[in-house]
Amino acid sequence: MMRLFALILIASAAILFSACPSEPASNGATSPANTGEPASDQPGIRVTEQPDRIQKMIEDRGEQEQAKPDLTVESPTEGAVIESSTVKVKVTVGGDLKMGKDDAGMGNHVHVILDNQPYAAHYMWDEGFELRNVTDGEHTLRMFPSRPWHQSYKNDGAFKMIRFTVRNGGADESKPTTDDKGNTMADPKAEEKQAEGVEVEESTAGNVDASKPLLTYSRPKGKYKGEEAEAIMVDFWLTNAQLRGDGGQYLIRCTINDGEPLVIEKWAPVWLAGWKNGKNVVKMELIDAEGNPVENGGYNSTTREITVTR
Ligand SMILES: [Cu+2]
Repeated sequence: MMRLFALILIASAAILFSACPSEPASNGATSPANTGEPASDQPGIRVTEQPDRIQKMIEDRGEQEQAKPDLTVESPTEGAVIESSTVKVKVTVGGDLKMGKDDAGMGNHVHVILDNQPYAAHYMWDEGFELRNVTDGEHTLRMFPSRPWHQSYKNDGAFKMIRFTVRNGGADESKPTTDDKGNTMADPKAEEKQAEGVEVEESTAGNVDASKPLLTYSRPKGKYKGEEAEAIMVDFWLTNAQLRGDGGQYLIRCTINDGEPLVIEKWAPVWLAGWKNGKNVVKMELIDAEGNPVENGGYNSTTREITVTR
């Protein structure tokens, strides 16, 4: 507890004395590593600037950067009971956000999260898509639009969570849940990772209360190579919770490879450098002012593994 308070104090001091308060590189996040006192067990991870190539993309995007996307979920409806392992998802994106890939394969897209699994990215949105081999039981779907570099839009209306139940769907529980684009939405083989010390949530809905503070893990995810591995973005969605640096009472605690926790005080992406080659474990938690985890169906504490290749 004392250690966390110490970190928060360091974070506050860093904000007060920050010489470069420009968004989004400075977001109130700090770590012992960037205060001149590297933690002995985690010398590498430190907060860094948003890479220049991202700033260039922001400048090139023009008004798309200022879009206020608004998601409307047509299917599944809230509380739907679906007697099939195939679930049709139909959502419209309003608010002048242009969806889909450009010639370089980049573009705005929606992060789609089944239960508390890693997201699948959807670029071609109008036609909708199917979730396949969804297991019996209660599930949640969370969706929010993201920029080409996977930074989420954080305006009101951009995030939607839907609860639905599959009954007698006949899914093969030994096989992954996928979508019709080939993305894995949930994978029972995640247990193998669990054996390696990575906690993976079972893919049914937690006992989530949509009216309570909810943290949705988004990034980092998957594999990072070359220049993408130099600075890696931590990004998340917050519902019903304001962080302390934004005038609220909550904080995000991000722990990488069991190192000294990084406390995030503002809802904005954080870029981190100093990742080790190979597997890195990222734990992201919503905590209160005393440093206690804020419980909501198990979703407010998520641990993910990413692979870094330099
Ligand atoms: Cu993305």
